[in-house]
Amino acid sequence: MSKHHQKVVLVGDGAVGSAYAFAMMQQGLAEELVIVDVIKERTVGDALDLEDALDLEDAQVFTAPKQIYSGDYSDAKDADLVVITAGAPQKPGETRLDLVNKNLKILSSIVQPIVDSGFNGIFLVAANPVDILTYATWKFSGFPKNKVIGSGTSLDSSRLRVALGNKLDLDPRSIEAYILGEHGDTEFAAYDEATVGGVPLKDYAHNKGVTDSDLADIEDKVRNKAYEIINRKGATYYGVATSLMRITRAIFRDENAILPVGASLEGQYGLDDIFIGTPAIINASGLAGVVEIPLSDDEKAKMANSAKTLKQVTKDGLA
Ligand code: 6V0
Repeated sequence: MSKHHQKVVLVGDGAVGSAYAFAMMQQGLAEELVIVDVIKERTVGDALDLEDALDLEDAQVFTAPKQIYSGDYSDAKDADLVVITAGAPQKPGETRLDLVNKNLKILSSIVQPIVDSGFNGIFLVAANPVDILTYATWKFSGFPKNKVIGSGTSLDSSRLRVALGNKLDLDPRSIEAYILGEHGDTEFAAYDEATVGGVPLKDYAHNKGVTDSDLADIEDKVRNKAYEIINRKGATYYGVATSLMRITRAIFRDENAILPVGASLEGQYGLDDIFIGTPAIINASGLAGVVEIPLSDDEKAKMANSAKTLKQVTKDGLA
């Protein structure tokens, strides 16, 4: 994005939203951050609290947000990005798909007034079930598909790399491995194409004495990590907030970064009419292209199963 002044409207000032706002402050991304929530007082309080963090000594390294305030949907008129973190979170024992009806209702009450404001930027969606809500944001808004991005499996892929990093004693950023599919119970690790320093991940792991069964165990733990956290502290937010900030940075700095996100597919993996977790190129235009991993037959079946689950819930939810 070449213009200097970058503006974000954050809708949903709960655990995820406020952690995202804080991450944005720390990175000095965007000159203007507007916070919207049905609980207006919370957004006023959060804006006051967050502005105290503007006094960071090394903030000049980045362009610090200069304005943080509580607003409403009309503020989206000239925004570059709307981030949607509004919606009920999972309670202990609930799956993400259990949230679909209540969160679709909330989403429809948000997207319409944003579109009516004249908003012409990019939507970034994190509320769950995120793949379905991303699809619904595209449907409700009528925006081009490249202007609607979901957090998809970005958090899950970070969880995978961190877990692999711990197991292999490597910096997680040196591991190229992705979780694909639904952000939820049908997601899977694309281990067959994952690499470490150009070496196939499985070969590297085997050389270190890490077996396929250990890798399967890691995949399982990643899939269930949200439940582990929710059972203990009621919500997960730092990880997803960081993923959202990372995607925001790729947009605002026009990075052409390849990140795992919830992307619209048009034939990739043999799928279309769906938003689902896959690596994609992110730049100032939004989603500049999907990177299709050449999956093994086993992984293709897992992707197809994940897509089938999402399509069924989408069909029921949006019927
Ligand atoms: P929370 O702390 O309950 O915050 C939700 C916020 O949304 C609250 O402040 C509500 O007041 C607000 N809200 C509700 N309805 C509306 C509305 N109509 N307009 C504006 N604001 C509204 O939940 P939390 O922040 O923990 O989670 C938010 C969403 O993110 C949930 O759907 C989670 O399941 C989802 N997550 C998504 C993740 C991902 O990887 N994509 C990860 C973690 C959570």
